[in-house]
Amino acid sequence: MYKTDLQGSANDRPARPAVVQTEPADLVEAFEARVADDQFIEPKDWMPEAYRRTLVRQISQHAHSEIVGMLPEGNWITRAPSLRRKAILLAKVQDEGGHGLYLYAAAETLGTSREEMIEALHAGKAKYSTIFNYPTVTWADIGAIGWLVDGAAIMNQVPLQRTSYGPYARAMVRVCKEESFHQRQGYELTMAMAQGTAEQKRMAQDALNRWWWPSLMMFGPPDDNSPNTAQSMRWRIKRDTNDELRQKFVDVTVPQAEAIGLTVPDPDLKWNADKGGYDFGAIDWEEFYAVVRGEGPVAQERMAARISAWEDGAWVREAATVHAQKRIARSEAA
Ligand code: BYC
Repeated sequence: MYKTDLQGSANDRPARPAVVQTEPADLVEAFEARVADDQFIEPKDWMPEAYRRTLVRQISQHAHSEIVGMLPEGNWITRAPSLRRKAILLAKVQDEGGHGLYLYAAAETLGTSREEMIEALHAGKAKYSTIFNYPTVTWADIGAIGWLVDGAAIMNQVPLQRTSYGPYARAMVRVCKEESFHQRQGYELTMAMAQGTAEQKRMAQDALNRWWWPSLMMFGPPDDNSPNTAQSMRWRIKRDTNDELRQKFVDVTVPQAEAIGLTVPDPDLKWNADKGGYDFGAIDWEEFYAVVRGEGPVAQERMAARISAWEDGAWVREAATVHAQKRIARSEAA
């Protein structure tokens, strides 16, 4: 039988290079020892390439979530029912923008530029949280987002204050303080509606019904289907698994709903005294994966809004760059 040069036989083909261990064992060992000792890894420290890649993936996705996450609430700033509510909402949405900036800056310390990260988002290559692909259809959704979405975010982010990469951990300290205010304002808003007129209470319940399950999905796939958890736990990037955090969120949030007379939309929800937590119903993982694939109810609108904001802001970036260059030139001339 004829064969092409490329095919060759096992004997006449040059031997394939063995998988090369490019990372010096002593450096890997020293890195792992520092992580095991709960010391922070800093930007100039040696780190395995896979650790760096995992961090860029997670931190940039986290940053994108903050920035895309401004859209569902930003949608209601002009329609807030009072000056007080408007001021609170404005401050919250601005905070989310700030969180995105701290996180992009943290990811940049790993050698990936902000432009590259944003390009990956706009090209559909980088993910952002599934939760922001759902619409905010009534004012009660603003309460539900603060209470549930920021509540879920805090549950995930408090342990990240002890993540092994220093700049990410430090960014989380401030983010968590602000998220705590966000969660409280959302709960207070929902409480006001739940104690308001019958129609307001109905709206608060309807928002809880729509946001409950997507909030549980924020924590990611179940542990036995989470490809990244085991390695990220070993590197102490993640300090708790997806299911552990989801359970904590349910345990904290169910009594909050009960306290304001709302019902969590889960007929299987039941206190389990043996485990000291709630058993809850099955999550629709088909829906989760569809939203991750970009098929969420308002995914296209979200991305279109981000891309046009980026394009509309080009003149600001250009002006800031020219201004910075002028300052450098002036200080060099002085
Ligand atoms: N949405 O192996 P897994 C906020 C992906 S914003 C989309 O468990 P990992 C706020 C996952 O990326 C706060 N994708 O992954 C802002 C992975 O795909 P890749 C956002 C998801 O990384 C504005 C695949 O599924 N918080 O607070 O070990 C207003 C397999 O998952 C999702 C953060 O970003 C999801 N929900 O664990 C209001 C926290 N879940 O990358 C509020 C930081 C999973 O392999 N991130 N995927 O292609 C994390 O803690 C972790 O990355 C996750 C996922 C727990 C989210």
